[in-house]
Amino acid sequence: MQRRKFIKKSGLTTASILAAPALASCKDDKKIEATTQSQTIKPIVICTWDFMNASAKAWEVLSDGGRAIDAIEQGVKVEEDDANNQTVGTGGRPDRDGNVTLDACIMDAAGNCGAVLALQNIANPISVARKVMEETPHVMLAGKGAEQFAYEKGFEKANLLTEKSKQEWLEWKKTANYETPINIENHDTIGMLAIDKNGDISGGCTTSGMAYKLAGRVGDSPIIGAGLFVDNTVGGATATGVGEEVVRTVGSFLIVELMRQGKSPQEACEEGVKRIMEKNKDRKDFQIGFIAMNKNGETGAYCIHSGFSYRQYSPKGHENIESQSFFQK
Ligand code: SD4
Repeated sequence: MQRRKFIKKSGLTTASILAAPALASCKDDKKIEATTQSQTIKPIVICTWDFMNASAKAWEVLSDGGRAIDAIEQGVKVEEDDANNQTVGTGGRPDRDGNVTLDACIMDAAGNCGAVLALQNIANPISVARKVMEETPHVMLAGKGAEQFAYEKGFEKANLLTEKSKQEWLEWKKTANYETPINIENHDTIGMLAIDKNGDISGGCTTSGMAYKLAGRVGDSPIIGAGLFVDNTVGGATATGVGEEVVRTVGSFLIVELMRQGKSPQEACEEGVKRIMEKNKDRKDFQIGFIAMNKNGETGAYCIHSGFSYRQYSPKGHENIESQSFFQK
């Protein structure tokens, strides 16, 4: 449906998008030149999972000539605001005490970064993270301090616990069995990477974390280097899945460094997952997915179990790309 809408809006068929990669447009009146020569693809945005609406929003910003950092903030906010997404923002599953606590981080092309950890009662943690990055001398704010900061910056108090998530939590409390099932039952954090028309890369990651986690638990998503890393000279990477394992290998930083050493985004993601599996030789019961993009706009992904995908919007078209996995089905 969304795919059809996009094609209609752009006035192009899929075939013509693919055949005319030098023209990227979401609006007929605002066409911009997009470069695909010498293997450089821009603008481009990718995000974890099949978040079509979020990536379409980011693409709209990019194809209007906007900056990557704005595309990231606007894009991931779509998921934060979607009450049906139960692992990001409003509607996110609560911790074991029934509190929705959100983690997010953002990083720009200059290497600036900002993050909020275990933030409550604020609907758009990515925007608070951006304020931390742009308006404080700090990188991370946590808990009450982050919430207080958000109010000072004009964010409004919001109830993030939807009736659906509340009822599921009450049901869970009957057994209080904490598990980390694989794939979308429990993991659909959004991590996003974008390159704008100037070739600048930015990234963001936002989540409500593991469902029914211990109060105060923070995963990889707001940790620069773990859930997200961007280096404007090399590329970026971001993660979804069981955050503890991503933190233990500083996964996103590792993948960017591997790309710096010459690996393709695909090879780097594969190596990132292999590092995790080396530390978990006897474990099969968890999922992690990485996506990565290099400075040329080449992309890749890899995960532990099949079922992970990433969405990509670029002048070459837009698609949901199935990730290869460490374990086969
Ligand atoms: C975390 N990485 O808090 C996150 C969870 C996740 O989709 O990716 N959920 O560990």
